[in-house]
Amino acid sequence: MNWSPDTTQVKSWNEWDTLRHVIVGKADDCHIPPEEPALDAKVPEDSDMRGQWGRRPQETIDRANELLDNFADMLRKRGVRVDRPTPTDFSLPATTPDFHTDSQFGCMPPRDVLLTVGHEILEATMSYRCRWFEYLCYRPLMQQYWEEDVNFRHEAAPKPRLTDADYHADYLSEKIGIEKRLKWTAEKFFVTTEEEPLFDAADVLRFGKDLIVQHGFTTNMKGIEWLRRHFPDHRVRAVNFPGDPYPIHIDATFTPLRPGLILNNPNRRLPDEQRAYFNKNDWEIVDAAQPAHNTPPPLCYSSTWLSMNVLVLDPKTVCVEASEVYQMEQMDKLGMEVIPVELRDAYAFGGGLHCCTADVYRDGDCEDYFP
Ligand code: ABU
Repeated sequence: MNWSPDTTQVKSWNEWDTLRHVIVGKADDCHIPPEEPALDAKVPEDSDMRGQWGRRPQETIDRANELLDNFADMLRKRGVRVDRPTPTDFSLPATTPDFHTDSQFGCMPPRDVLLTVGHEILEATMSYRCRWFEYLCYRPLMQQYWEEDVNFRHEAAPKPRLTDADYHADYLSEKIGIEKRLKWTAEKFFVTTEEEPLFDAADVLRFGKDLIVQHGFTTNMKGIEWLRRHFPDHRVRAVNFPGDPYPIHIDATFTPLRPGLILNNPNRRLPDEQRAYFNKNDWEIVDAAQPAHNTPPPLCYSSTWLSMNVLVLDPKTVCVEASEVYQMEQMDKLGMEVIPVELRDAYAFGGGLHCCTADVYRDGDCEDYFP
């Protein structure tokens, strides 16, 4: 099937083939949600976000939207079709028979919710209560794709119950300390239990026939097993990164740039026994450059390693946040054409350039990179 900008076609098998159609998130009405188990486990202990919740200040929403709109316009100018979600009212509580939380989150990071594998877009279970209904923001687009592309498979993973049984109470204490957190993550003792399958889409990286999935706070082993059964023609491999005291989402930790080349966060090294799978198939794993900033921006959940949260447009071209001078320099040395994109003032809304996008169409087919 050849790509055309006018009719929707859904297809994307990896993180690097030429990008033709993408969803870019929006910052509208984004809230800092009230305390809840999985979210609290991720907020760093020294963060300015501890104990705060409510609608984000309007001027920060406007600024984030300005940056996201500019990014979308830049992609359109390069010939990429860009769609945007439809925000819902995030001030509304999320209530099910099993839980209640007083407000929701937002729809800036579609990458967390939507996993595109070939002709399928799969809605993740999610693992935060405040993000349980976030898939609704993408339903107008999913409906449109379904009407326009007879090959499109719209799938939704089973919605989890997210009762207290889904979370380890040990993580609910105010002060755990980095040392204990690192011990726990090395032991693969995360905030989420194995009560039921849980995964966020941003814990999954697509390498053609292989899906590489981070086991951490937002994705449990049952979630990985669910993905394995759901994609029987793929090899689904669990990885973990013991150096990360707050392990959510793989895309500020492990970043494939093109066939044979991956950046790995030097503070979150892939363990040797897991690294062997890549090395024996001729993949080079290089340490990512240091972030340009010592701290994240105000009211931000993510770490400074959003520096390596980049969007690859094709195997020779990559979008990097414009203030990340060391990461841009490294990309240049690795032979990539770098497009600087200003996004730092939107980080607080859910992440960087990879987080704020979700693939709809990339060229290329399902290859086996680990024969
Ligand atoms: N959503 C990616 C965040 C990862 C990090 O905080 O490093």
